[in-house]
Amino acid sequence: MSQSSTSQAVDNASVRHNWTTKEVQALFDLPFNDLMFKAQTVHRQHFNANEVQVSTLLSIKTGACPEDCKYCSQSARYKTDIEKERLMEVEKVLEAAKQAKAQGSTRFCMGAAWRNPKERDMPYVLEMVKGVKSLGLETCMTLGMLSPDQAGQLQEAGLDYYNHNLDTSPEHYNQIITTRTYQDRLDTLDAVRGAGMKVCSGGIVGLGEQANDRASLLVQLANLSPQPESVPINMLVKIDGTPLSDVEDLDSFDFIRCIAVARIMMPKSHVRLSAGREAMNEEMQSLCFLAGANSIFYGCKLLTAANPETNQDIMLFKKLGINTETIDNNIDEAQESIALKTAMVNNQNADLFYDAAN
Ligand code: SAM
Ligand code: DTB
Ligand code: SF4
Repeated sequence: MSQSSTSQAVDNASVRHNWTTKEVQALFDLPFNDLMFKAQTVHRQHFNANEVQVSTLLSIKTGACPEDCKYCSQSARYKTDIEKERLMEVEKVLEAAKQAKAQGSTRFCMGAAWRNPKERDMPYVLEMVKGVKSLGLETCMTLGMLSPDQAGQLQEAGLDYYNHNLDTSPEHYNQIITTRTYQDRLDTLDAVRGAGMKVCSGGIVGLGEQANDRASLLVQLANLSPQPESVPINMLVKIDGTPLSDVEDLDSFDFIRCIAVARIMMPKSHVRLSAGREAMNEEMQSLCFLAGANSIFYGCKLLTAANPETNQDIMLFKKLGINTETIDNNIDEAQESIALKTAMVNNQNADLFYDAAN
């Protein structure tokens, strides 16, 4: 067997793209301790369990969005308490990126309240990518839907990741957004992948969806081939003035289960404990890390909503003995595939992989 086909065999053995909602529901239904044990076991096969990747978010264009996402503070359709802002100047974005780097972030994620970027915006956005990249940070953007051509331009400028969430299950989707389709989202993910960028895609829970919608969302994400490198799991931040401001809270354990199941289904992806940490106590966040979350947004603001202060996160990491990932010590695909290949040669692979179907 050639080296590349060995690597392919390893990948096929550990990552599945044929999940069904029924079997995922069965994972959700496991006793909590069994689920946590499985998730932690899978996590340790692919990552240093005491390392968390940290990204910083910046809203480069805030509010006045034409879309109708029912959770969002930035939709022009709802009366919310945010200040609208035009596209930020490139220099100001680079200042914020320098600060993020100084605080220990390794990735800078720039978000815009757009349905999609207009051609007139592209030159500025491309300058931002080049500038942030030249600071030695990983670059990420979330600008709405992209055409293949725009994805190509961003990739050429040095964009590492593009964030575009599926948000919820295909079944629940029309209750949340009517101005773009699920297929539009999948097409954007195709454009991002086709241009050679890494995919950051996840969703929001606590939107009033059913348990099977959470399973169905994870099936959509895990059955993407390849799976997204980064999977943000957002807990809804309830925003006054939006249609979802009064939706019933999701039980904390159901949220932690979601992280654990995502970890089992997407064993090589970074699962991000994303929006909603401000409302979670330290114990809940710790259970999310135990369930396999290994990425967070760092810094006191998300796009418009509050996030824990950096100092609070540093204190929590210290209590838990967690280190932040540096770009260099990130277990990248190459290192991981070398480790797995070695294990195969040693004929230990049978012990390495958890088969979630059993
Ligand atoms: N406008 C672009 C788009 O929607 O494609 C990019 C920015 S948008 C704010 C990025 C993602 O943030 C959304 O898809 C959603 O998953 C998440 N998000 C937005 N508002 C949220 C909220 N109130 N609570 C939790 N997650 C939220
Ligand atoms: C993602 O999944 N979550 C981030 C990022 N991608 C762009 C956004 C969270 C937004 C939370 C609400 C707000 O700040 O307005
Ligand atoms: Fe606009 Fe993005 Fe908010 Fe939807 S989530 S309203 S597209 S900013």
